[in-house]
Amino acid sequence: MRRGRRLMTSNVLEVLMPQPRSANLPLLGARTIVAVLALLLLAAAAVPAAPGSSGRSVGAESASAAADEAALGALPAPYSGGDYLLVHASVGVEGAASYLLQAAYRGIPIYGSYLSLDRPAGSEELIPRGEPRALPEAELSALNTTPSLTESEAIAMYKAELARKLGGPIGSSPVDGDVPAPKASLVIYSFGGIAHLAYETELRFTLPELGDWVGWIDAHTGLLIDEINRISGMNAIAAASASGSTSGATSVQAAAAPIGWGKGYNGAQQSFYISSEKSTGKPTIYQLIDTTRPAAIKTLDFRKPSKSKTRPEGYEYIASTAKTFADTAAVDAHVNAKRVYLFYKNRFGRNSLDDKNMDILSFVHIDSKTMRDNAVWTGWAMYYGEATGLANGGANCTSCALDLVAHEMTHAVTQYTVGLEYRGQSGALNESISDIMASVMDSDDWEIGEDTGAASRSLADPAKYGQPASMSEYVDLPVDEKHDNGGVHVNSGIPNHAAYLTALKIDNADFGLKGRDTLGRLTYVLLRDRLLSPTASFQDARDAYIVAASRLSGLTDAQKSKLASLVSAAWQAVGIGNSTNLIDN
Ligand SMILES: [Ca+2]
Ligand SMILES: [Ca+2]
Ligand SMILES: [Zn+2]
Repeated sequence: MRRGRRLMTSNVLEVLMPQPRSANLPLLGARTIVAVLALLLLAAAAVPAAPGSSGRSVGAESASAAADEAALGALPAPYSGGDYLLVHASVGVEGAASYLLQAAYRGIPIYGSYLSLDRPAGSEELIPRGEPRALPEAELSALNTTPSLTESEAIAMYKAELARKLGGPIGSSPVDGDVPAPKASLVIYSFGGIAHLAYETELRFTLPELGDWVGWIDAHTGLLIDEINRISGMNAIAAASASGSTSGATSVQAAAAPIGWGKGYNGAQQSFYISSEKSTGKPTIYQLIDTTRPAAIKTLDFRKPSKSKTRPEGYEYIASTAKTFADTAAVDAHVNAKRVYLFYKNRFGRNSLDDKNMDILSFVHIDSKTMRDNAVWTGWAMYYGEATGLANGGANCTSCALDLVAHEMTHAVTQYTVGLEYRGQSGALNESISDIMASVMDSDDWEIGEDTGAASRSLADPAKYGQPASMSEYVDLPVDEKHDNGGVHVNSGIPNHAAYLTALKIDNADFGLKGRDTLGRLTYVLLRDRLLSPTASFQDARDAYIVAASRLSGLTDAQKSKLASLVSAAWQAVGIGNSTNLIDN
């Protein structure tokens, strides 16, 4: 966040921002209270009380999509005027609501400039949270907001730029039916003190290597202003924001859903749904395609590209002439994808990674330099590299550890919800949310990756793997690829430890909630209700977790307020919760 600058368009808005930022959310400064009161009058006049929860009713934390839509456009001035765009509205139990707004200039969103508004259950108050990044009037007034380039010209320019950098044309091979199309949209992007009209351009591709990039192309000059590589994966240094596409209908049907068998890397016998395919004159083959649920789970062989119409993803499925499968990496990928799907479905009522029943694709056996010993969510699918073994400095397996698969696939859930930008503190939060959900799923420890033979992180003891556990140990790294996009896998230790302490404190307080389970529920509400902006800081995350504590269903008011105080104490223990510990993101 930048400080000491004037918000560009509205004096009213600047007054509404807590100044200085309040250490404790409900205890706003006197100046803010006056402003909030003024706002409440507007809110009372303009915002109808939201209906109680309705619509989707699967799972305890489901929100109402219908209510979300009803809330659109219902915000009072100044939030409904041209100075803000509504990014997301969620309305839940008892009318508790959250709105995520993005500041705009002449209708064009300002990158990284967000404001959240929360309305507590049974109330008509709108409480602002966060402070939009303010751009100086002088920077904006010089801006020509009519682009000289089209979206497709920006996409072509960014493709050319990345082709130079990666050493080959950007594309997909041979069919890659599921790689999302490029897209570009206008934003105001301030870089080095200069506001640019820019196309935020997203490119996802498989050639010359797996890629998921976002770049900001100046909409007048066509020059690349800034960019982020959003893929990292398990072995070194995952993905963020925006939507991808789901695959087309499968041409292979489950014939009475046969059950297959096979061992994973760690030797346990697994059973799973498969599909059968019968072509004339050939024996029946069985494939790792599970179509027993609305979202199909398919496991594909990256070594076997196919142009067949029956292979819409462009690759053969993992196949066997019997119902037993000997490919341990494929069995692990298939089974762990199902486990993650069922976790989100059964615990939270989420319909696959995008909540729209997208198919879950896992590509196994990738033997390229960047993918060996790696597992990544690329923005549209899971990709697993060949394992070269611990003895050779690699990993024993890449799909065998539930927590690592859960970590990668939670990057997808984050992508489809809060879309945390994969750099700096928001990137470290993206990493942390993946580690937290991985630890809720793989619930017998607080380490990440132990089933591969070499754990890589610990939420209980981040220092064990060289991570900071507190803001006093924050590692300030340059935000570039050489430095892990600003240490997203380094500083994630801080929110990770706050999450661990949250669970520990809940268990120790003995007030009818289970620590790890409640941590998962809080984190899911934070994602589902989009209580974080894409460029959120650690402080924003702490504030959002406190709001999430008031949103859990089935808790008494006393439990909710106890929970909020424990969350606050957990973040305070890692140095987050008073303004003196804020580090600029
Ligand atoms: Ca474990
Ligand atoms: Ca684990
Ligand atoms: Zn990750």
